Amino acid sequence: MPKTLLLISPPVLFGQRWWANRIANKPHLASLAGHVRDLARVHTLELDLVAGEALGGLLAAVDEAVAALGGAKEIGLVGISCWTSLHYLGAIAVARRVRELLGDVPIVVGGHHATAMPGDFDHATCDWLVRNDGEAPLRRLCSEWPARPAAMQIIEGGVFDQSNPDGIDWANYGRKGERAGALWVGTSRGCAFQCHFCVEPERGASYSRYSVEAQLDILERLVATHAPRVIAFSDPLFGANRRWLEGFLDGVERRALPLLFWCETRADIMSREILERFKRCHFMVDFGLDTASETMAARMQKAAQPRTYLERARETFEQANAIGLHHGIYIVFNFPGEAPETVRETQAWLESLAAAPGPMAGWLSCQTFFMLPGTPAWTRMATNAQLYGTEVAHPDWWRREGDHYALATAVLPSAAWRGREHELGAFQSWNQAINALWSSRYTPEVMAFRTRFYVG
Ligand code: B12
Repeated sequence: MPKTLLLISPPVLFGQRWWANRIANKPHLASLAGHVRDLARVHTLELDLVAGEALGGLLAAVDEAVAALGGAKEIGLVGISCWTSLHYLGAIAVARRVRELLGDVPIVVGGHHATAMPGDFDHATCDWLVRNDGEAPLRRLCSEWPARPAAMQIIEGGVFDQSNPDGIDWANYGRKGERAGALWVGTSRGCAFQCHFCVEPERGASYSRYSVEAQLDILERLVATHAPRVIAFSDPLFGANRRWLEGFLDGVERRALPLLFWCETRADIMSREILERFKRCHFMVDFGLDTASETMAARMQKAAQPRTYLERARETFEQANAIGLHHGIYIVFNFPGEAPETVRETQAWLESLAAAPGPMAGWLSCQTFFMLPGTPAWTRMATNAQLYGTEVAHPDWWRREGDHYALATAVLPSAAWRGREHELGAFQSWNQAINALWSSRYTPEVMAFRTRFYVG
């Protein structure tokens, strides 16, 4: 009889204003579980579905799961996912409870926060800390079921090799049927860009993806077994390789997969042809534009040539509007170095997208910068303070008990805002006005697509 692996997504304890209940699936846990199902009985416990629930009740759910699974006699390993920094305090609370309940059963911790901040864990809360992708290390642990080591060990997981689609048990992947709704799947791992607000630069340029035909086969199988309405791609940069993307979209059309799709990509790597194919394949595409100020594009390291970047992005949005491809544009205001003038530059650029009459198909989502460990913005805090006068009020916000959104966003982007701090959030009402204008110009076709996408 194989042993049991208990995989836990810890609660988000202080994210009430941040954490929306919108994670339909967890591709990270589905992938980890799918890679070891032949070696272990896997049980997944999600404690982060709603933010701000009382800790006592959440820990009682751990007690119940442990008892139902047969306790230390059956459970060979507990995996705790410290996926974002918002999970950190919950991860520690859960790890302590597991230690109390299960004594010598080892704990493995992984996730983006654990990767960035391994020093946030010690032997009291963790036996193995996996940095980066967890599939291969977890498989090793579930093959050998080792006893607890004498001290916490760090394992480098690298980038999961997606050359073999059979590495994941797709038949039992994530959630099925009605509960699947939007099913999250990753066609690739890694991203070669170096944006300063992202953790990818720390991972290096390693990249791995399924071949076009393997990916299409996976989707066809998921349609048969899971009946999802939407496939959401978890790739950090969907379609980074043009040849792959063209082949994939051709295949989706050829196989007439009965699905809607969502992905996140860059506006400067598109072409009219690709946008038209996205439309024919029923995609909603989100573009991380992040800024429309050349100065800020350089400060964020968003593009080597900010002017060309913005020229290409403009073409993309104009074409997407013209052909009725529903898309999102994501902006991060108040990144270190931002000044009132650069905010206005971005706003004027976005306003000009609606200057000519004609249909619109975009939705604008603006957020204020928040500090995340493991990103270049975090490692460059001292440099940014020197260059721009950036002040980060709570650089270790995830360790504090308080409103995490307020703590993480308490950043003065540059000295130019001193005395004008109240203006840092003014982009929010501007963002609403833009969406009211753009959405008043949606065609009936775009409206119908939105309803199919969000409601079914
Ligand atoms: C897709 C994505 C999303 C999707 C959700 C996907 C999902 N999982 O449900 C959306 C767009 C909804 C999203 C939202 C947010 N996201 Co996000 N997201 C990503 C992205 C691009 C890919 C994540 C992914 O699913 N990858 C594929 C899966 C298979 O792998 P994975 O997540 O990388 O997990 C692997 C490892 O972490 C590890 N691992 C994870 N858990 C465990 C547990 C164990 C035991 C082990 C051994 C290993 C392990 O193994 C996993 C499999 O290889 C990453 C950036 C990136 N480049 O990876 C950011 C990222 C994870 N997001 C991030 C953040 C902050 C958020 C938000 C909080 C941001 C916001 N604007 O508010 C919200 C959360 C809101 C919410 N309620 O979900 C940050 C986290 C950084 C941090 N220190 O906190 C990242 C890293 C982006 C960044 N800035 O660099 N996100």
